[in-house]
Amino acid sequence: MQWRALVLGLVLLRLGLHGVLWLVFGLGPSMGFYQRFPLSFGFQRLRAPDGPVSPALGSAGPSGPSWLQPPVPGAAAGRRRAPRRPGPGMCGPAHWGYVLGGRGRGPDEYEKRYSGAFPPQLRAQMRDLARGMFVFGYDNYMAHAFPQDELNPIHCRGRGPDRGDPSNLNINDVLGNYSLTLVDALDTLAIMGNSSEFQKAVKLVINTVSFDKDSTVQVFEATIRVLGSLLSAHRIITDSKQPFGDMTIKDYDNELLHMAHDLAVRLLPAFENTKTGIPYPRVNLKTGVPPDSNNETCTAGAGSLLVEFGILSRLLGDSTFEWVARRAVKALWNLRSNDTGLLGNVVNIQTGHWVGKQSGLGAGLDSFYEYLLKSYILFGEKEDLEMFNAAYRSIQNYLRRGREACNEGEGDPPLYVNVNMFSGQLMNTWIDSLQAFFPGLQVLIGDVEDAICLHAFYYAIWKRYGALPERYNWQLQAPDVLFYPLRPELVESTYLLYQATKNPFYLHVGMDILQSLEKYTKVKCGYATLHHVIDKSKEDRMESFFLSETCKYLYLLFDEENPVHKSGTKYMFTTEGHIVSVDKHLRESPWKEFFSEDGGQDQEGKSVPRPKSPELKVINSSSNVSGFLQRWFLFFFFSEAFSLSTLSYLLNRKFSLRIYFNCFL
Ligand code: DMJ
Repeated sequence: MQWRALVLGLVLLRLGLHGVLWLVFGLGPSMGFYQRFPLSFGFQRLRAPDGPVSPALGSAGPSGPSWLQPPVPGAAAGRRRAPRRPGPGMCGPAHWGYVLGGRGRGPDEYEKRYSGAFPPQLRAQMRDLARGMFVFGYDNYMAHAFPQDELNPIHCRGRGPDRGDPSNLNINDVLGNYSLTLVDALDTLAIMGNSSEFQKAVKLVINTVSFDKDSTVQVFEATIRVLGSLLSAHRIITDSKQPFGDMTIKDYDNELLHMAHDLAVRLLPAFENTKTGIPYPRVNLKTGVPPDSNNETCTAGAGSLLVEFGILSRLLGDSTFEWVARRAVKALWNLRSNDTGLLGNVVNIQTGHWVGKQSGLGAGLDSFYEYLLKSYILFGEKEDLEMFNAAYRSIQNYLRRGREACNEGEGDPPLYVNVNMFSGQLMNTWIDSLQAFFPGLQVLIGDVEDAICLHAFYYAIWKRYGALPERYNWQLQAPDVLFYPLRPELVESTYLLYQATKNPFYLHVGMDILQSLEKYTKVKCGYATLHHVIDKSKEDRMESFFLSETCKYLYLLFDEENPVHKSGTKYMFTTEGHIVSVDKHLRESPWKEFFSEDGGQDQEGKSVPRPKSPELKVINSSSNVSGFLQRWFLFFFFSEAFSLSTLSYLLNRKFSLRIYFNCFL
């Protein structure tokens, strides 16, 4: 009797403590998982061509382009209310003239070149060219570089982290000594229907890749390239419909999910001991946050983890990962300027002070915006859409310069510039190549007209150099930073715009990009980074996103019949181009389903057993704590919960406390 009273008392005390912590410190997830996905994809066909030819890259007249001028107050109001759809005059010869530079060629020439049908044979030829591009890069990586992270395509060698120079972040942020290129390429193999190679690659990853490495990597890069790819491949393997052919793996026991879990747990220390909840930029996969760690991080790096962490949480039934990622997004969001609603590009994670006050759509901020919308698409959390909408309004108000409509009216065509987040004042006169993803995002929200315009601007730059310089100075009309590391952003937008409009113009753009990649970047053992977009000199590096994104989007652009388009399943692309099916499994009551012993449902709604935590063969995990550890924790918690020192330790480590709760609830 006495021990029952004691246990009851302890349980009540623990629940009380939990409740207080929940209320006072906001430790519980505030997630409503019951939202439906209400986005309507406003895909429109482009209208027939007409209208005058517009200038190519702005009218750099005596007083310079109008992009130098601050936006006229209220000018964006119309756009803010409702994104315009392409109308008459939009994207006809005027648009193509604008793209091609309007150098006196008549509308007919543009009409002939760009609006002509794209014959099916040519399309098939381009699809095969894109597949060949992937195969050449992949086979050479496997032959000359695997198990290292990347291929040096000129010298036909592998490349891993730069151990000799830890400050070489360009390399060390990305390469973790975990066969990065193979992991990143998995779902491209599936999308191309190559089941034998997909199965071989998955087995290779399971048998040879380990994250127990003394590698200090960027949390963002490891998340989008590795975690995202593992999750995407896991979903492909376990999809009961198998739309890409037989991608099942014999005796598959959720190994890729376990690996994703293992990696994510190793990234979690980045979210500890941060006063704002914004994570440290880097962790060592074995030892956690390095003692000399930098307290400054970029907004995109810290605030674009929610898609991968959210998927992982929902597959495992462990809210920890989604919770830390969401906390980071909210912390960043709360630091936005009260006046403009804009965020800067670099922030101190302890003080919350903005170190970089530049607000733009490119480096440092790009995927932050992307993941607000994509998190909403995937999980249906209304607050993500509200943040995205507010951010989009601020972008329209302060970043967008030039005339209101894409292809009509006075002034230069619209452009998104870099401004000071607090004042909205122009900070420089360049745009970067990362920003070329933005038209694709605009397609997702139905702002197709503006997407067409911005894409056209970037395509004009591509036409000029056969590549996109990393930074282009729109005032000087010349590149500021000259390299091109085979980035996918323009192809990504081209593909999404083609899906939205079905205008053959985008097939011509894709063909153009394919041909220039073949011409300027192909080398002995793969495709090489362009060091200099003008003289076309090269660097010996093929980044993993070339196979996971650039080749994938090019292939999908020309492969009309691909299951991504035809299977009836809705797919979303992560920021690294990994496909994730948008289904109710990820949007409806995940915790309720997965915390029950019965398990959840597969993508068709059939019951599947929940991956049981104790089966997860990972270390240091929040949800796979073995029975022994659970009992130990239980004992520890009940015996120590009332000791002040323990309590203050836990309070200082809110995240760890959250893990405690996940073990027990
Ligand atoms: C990729 O890793 C991702 O697309 C990321 O969002 C931005 N940078 C590269 C490609 O340029």
